[in-house]
Amino acid sequence: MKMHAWALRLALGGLVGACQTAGTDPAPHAECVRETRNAGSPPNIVVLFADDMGWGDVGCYEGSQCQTPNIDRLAREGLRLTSFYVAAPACSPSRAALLTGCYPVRVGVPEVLGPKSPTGLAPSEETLAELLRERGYTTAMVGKWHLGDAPAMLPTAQGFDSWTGLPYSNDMWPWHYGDPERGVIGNPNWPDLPLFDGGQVTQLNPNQDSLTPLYTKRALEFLDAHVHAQGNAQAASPFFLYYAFSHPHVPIAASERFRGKSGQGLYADMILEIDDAVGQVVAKLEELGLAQNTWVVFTSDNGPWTRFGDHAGTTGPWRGDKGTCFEGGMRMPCVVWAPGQMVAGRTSDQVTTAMDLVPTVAALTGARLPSRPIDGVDQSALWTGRGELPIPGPFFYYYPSELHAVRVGRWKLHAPHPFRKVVTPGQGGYPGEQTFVQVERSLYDLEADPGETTNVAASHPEIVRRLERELERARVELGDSLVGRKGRAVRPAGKAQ
Ligand SMILES: [Ca+2]
Repeated sequence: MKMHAWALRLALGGLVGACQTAGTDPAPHAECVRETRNAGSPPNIVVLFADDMGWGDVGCYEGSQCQTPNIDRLAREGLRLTSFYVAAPACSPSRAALLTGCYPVRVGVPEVLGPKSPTGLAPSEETLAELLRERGYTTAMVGKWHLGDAPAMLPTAQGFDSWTGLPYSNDMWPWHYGDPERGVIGNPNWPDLPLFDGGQVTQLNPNQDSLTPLYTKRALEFLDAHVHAQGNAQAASPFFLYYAFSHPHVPIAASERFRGKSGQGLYADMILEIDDAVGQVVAKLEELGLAQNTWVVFTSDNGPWTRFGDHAGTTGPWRGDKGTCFEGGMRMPCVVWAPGQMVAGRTSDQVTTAMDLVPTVAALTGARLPSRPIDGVDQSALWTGRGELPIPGPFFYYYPSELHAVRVGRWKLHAPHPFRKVVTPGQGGYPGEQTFVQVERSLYDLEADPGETTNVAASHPEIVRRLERELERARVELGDSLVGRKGRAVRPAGKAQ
């Protein structure tokens, strides 16, 4: 397997080339890998990306309170990751990292973008869609974009042949959760929320409960049309489908078919509908004969927005939530499924991140890497269950451009930083009270203390010093606005014209 030089990993410890074989836990009856791909036919890629769905919202994860039979099936038959991180605890930066393989600060998208944003993901950044299209893939997106809503920054300008969806979050509309009687101010200045479909705006302020059914319909239509246009699955060129759900981000909604179905309230109904959409996509892949040559990845962009109380998910055993750099904000459920191409039925606690998607897919498909430095690492050995795993380097918890923490192995060091804490959970779709609290410099042992409750810095001064050095290396490379530092390797955001 080709090993690539990952810029930040090089800068942060020279870990490239070091490998290990530990880190996965095969099921007792794991199938042997069967090589069924047609020679010369790179695999299809499907990425299913939920919005604000927490660890505790996926049935096959510890502490879950929701039913997700279809995602659970993918985990049973594929790979379930338990130390998978997104690169930011919020929408836009998390998506920037997923599609570029870079820390959001590196590509100039560290913060959540609003409607009519003056900035976005620079057109000069090479997205996974652009890299795969260059490799001969047909590329399609359904769902939420949120990397800039100027025409030159929309999905169809960033590598996707087609797109149906919203340019940003589903709560960024005039009916934003305002309620004067409760002293909560909405955002009357936000424009009507446009739904793009077939290259144009077809609706303003669409019904929230219509979004997942529409996205799923378009995804299935894309798969059908792609195969039928080319005769059959074997003859078809490869494709990349990026399905970015608008939910379970507030305002939550479930279509009529799912309302009341879970018996656990509207939030759990909505999770059932998202899970059903995953099941429909997978069923279509199987029906069309594509499943044996397709990689499917399911994950979420950040942890649940617990400020919304009964309209938000849960984090399982983890502290914190969306918008925080505790585990609950950034450690996500992630399942990888590719029947016939991987050792089935594994769980891995290997540290891996959403930034790894670009180099991993590149390795699996033969696509080239972006021409400029990225931060992700090729995890194709982990995905397939074959070969040696890269030794995880440090993972940095940035939000927005503040460097809050670093994880190396079992240890996580928080730099002193403020974080938002829910005081009173909201109800009925309205946000509760929150405040900002300062966390001191804290060392947590994530194996012994997964809930980040006990600061053991005083007992481990050597480890603290080692992790402080890692933080400093990141500041040199990517900056840290907490201490007024700009990184030498950051690239500018795109500017809306
Ligand atoms: Ca989100």
